[in-house]
Amino acid sequence: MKKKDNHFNTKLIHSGMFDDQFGSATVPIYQTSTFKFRNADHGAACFSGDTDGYIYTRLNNPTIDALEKLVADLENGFRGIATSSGMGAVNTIYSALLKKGDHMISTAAVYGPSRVIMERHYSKYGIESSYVDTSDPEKILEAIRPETRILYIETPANPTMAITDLEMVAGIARQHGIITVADNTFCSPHLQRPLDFGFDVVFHSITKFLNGHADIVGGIIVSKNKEMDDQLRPMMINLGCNMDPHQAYMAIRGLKTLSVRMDRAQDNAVEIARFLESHPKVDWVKYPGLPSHPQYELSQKQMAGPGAMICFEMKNGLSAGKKLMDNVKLCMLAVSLGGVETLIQHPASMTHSKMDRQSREQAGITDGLVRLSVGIEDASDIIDDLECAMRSI
Ligand code: LCS
Repeated sequence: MKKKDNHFNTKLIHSGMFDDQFGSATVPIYQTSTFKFRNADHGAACFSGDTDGYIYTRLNNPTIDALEKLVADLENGFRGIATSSGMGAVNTIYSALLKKGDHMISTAAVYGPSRVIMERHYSKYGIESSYVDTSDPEKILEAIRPETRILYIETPANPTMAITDLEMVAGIARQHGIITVADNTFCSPHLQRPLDFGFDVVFHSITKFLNGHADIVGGIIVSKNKEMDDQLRPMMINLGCNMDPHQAYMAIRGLKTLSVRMDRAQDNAVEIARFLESHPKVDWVKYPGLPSHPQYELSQKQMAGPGAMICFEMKNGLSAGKKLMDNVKLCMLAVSLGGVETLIQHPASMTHSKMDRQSREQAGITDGLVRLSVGIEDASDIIDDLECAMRSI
């Protein structure tokens, strides 16, 4: 009889965990670079794959393994590949799946460096890319070429909160024999599981909601099957962008509370988004939990909740936005997102500043756009802080 799958919150606590010799309740940190073989035959068997055994931490390690199994289970995938950072995951995917002459289609408003590295560096190796509004199937179909190999989706996109229909993209990709990759950083598997919609690969910046405490940088890739994992894992190992065991321990510790953190931050975000939308100094707000979001219905179909990321445009653009950021006291003026503390930032001058102006504008990243990553404080205190800062404008 097939073993019954646990539900999501039980997986968060138990998936990937293993019993060590002392009965530790948490996963021990195997802070070692290498592992002792019992004898020459055992060493040879570990390398040939005839026996399971750890060899060297860049290849794998029990603490990292536990995290990889945990996130793979949360995403309903085959296996995880932990990386040193979210960008480590991005580069592993690009390097493993693309070759000279290939083409990639991506969401226009992706995290800035995911686009910058492709346009400035992978282009040197003969790889081309197109950035389109992937929420529009026509735009995707227009961009497809015979050599298109990857459809790379970030939804909701950083920082515009534009949403792409995952089922629609998986359908188009299947018809054209294209690999689908989703950056699920903004949602986490608590709210959205792209592999369930037919995607081939999902990845995260663990730095954000998965870890949730703004105290490590990390990434993880989950493939739908062994064939895909076999393409990606050797690249991570040979690029050397592996995770460290201590980082993996911190990520596992943070992940245990993913649902409770995200649900609370999301409740706060709903209140804050409503406050911002009704404020006379705010031009517009994009938040999947507001009926004014252009893809409100789609968000309800594919996301289990609207999440904790909000973007909004101040009336009087950049100068008003800067004044707001200079006057908040509780909201922290900092990049990154997905932690327990509320962070506020200005994408055009910070996270997306290395993108050229034309690409930024095409992606909808206006000069006055402000991004808020809502934390788990009391919503009334965050609202008071924003209200006070608005008065200074
Ligand atoms: N994907 C998304 C959607 C991200 O937001 C980030 C980082 C990455 C990938 C890269 O992950 P990292 O290497 O930093 O772990 N986003 C950041 C942001 O919005 N502010 O600072 C970093």
